[in-house]
Amino acid sequence: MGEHKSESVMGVGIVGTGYAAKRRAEAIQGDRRSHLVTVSGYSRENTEAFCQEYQIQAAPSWQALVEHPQLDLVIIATVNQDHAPIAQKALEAGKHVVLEYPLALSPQDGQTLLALAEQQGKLLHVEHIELLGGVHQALRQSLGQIGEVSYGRYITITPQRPVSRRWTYHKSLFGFPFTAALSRLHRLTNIWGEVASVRGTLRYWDVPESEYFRACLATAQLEFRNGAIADLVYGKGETFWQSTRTLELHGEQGTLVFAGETGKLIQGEQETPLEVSRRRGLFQQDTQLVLDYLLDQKPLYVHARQSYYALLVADAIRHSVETGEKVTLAPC
Ligand code: NAP
Ligand code: BLA
Repeated sequence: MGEHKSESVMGVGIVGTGYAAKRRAEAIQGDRRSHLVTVSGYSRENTEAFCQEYQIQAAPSWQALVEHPQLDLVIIATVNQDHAPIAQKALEAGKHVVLEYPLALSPQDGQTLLALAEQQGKLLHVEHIELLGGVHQALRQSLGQIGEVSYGRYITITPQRPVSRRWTYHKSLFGFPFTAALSRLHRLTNIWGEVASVRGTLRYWDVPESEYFRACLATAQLEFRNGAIADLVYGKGETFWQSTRTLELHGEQGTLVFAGETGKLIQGEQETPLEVSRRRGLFQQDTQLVLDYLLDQKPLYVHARQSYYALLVADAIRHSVETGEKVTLAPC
């Protein structure tokens, strides 16, 4: 940060008061290039606690926040259903926008936002902290050693109980599971590029007479244009008992296996442990990279177009679930 050339300080507002919003507030306050001006929340109680903790005043609503004259940048860290409408109003008000993924719940809304940001000449950045994490860094570094990849498998299962009406267990606040948990797909499109076709299944364990669910299980099979096949599994909730996070990539010259934060490269009889850095502060890194981009013109690690592409794949899986058919994607 010592090499910072510009003297200007970015005025920042955050929509949301949860985990992501707190990590953002700390990152903004910890960087002299940015100033946290205001926040808008949902429940009064949590909004007040947030304002107390970071010593700021709340805006009366997100609609008021995005119009705040002191803001250059709006960070959207609230429920998925509200991402697109808030981002749209913020861009229209001439603010730069940072979104916690997903960009939107539908590709149509995502495309509208990309076009609007371009038209306004403002940054539209979608955080993809999974790319900054140690597993993905180790994976990218070792990918060259396994040759042409034929098959990938990525399973994340998260038992949770009780789930008791959290927004992440609500069908429309959270959205289609592979859209909401877009990082699962994005890790693969980041390394393998375009997808040719998908198939998917989805099961919810419903809470009667509500949009809430107790658990969900989403699966997908993807065929990439490079020939690789991938199986994805995303499950969470009260019907699961064993937490699982495994990523396997099988190549002609070897296999990469990650279980949680531990990785290894397998070639013939040889197993080589992989160094997975345990760098913390992924939201802080993302925030710093955004400030580097806005104030010092440094390139960002991901473009909203790439997030949009993952959203297209997620939506194709949703379509496959609805129709029971394989869905093909047009080349981009
Ligand atoms: P969180 O801790 O549960 O916070 C959710 C925020 O949304 C809180 O301010 C909450 O307010 C508010 N909220 C809850 N229900 C609402 C409703 N019905 N209408 C409007 N607001 C509501 O969630 P989070 O993990 O920070 O996630 C925020 C966003 O970041 C999500 O889009 C998520 O996908 C994304 N993200 C999170 C992570 C992560 O590591 N946590 C990583 C990547 C992306 P109350 O507390 O007052 O209810
Ligand atoms: C991703 N974590 C997410 C997402 C949500 C949460 C909603 C985006 C959707 C998804 O990809 O599944 C929410 N994560 C939680 C909650 C807990 C949690 C409520 O671990 C409760 C403990 N995020 C956190 C916390 C950590 C965290 C406490 O809220 C770690 C200490 C990390 N969450 C984290 C990371 C991702 C993520 C690294 C990116 C997903 C990825 O790596 O693919």
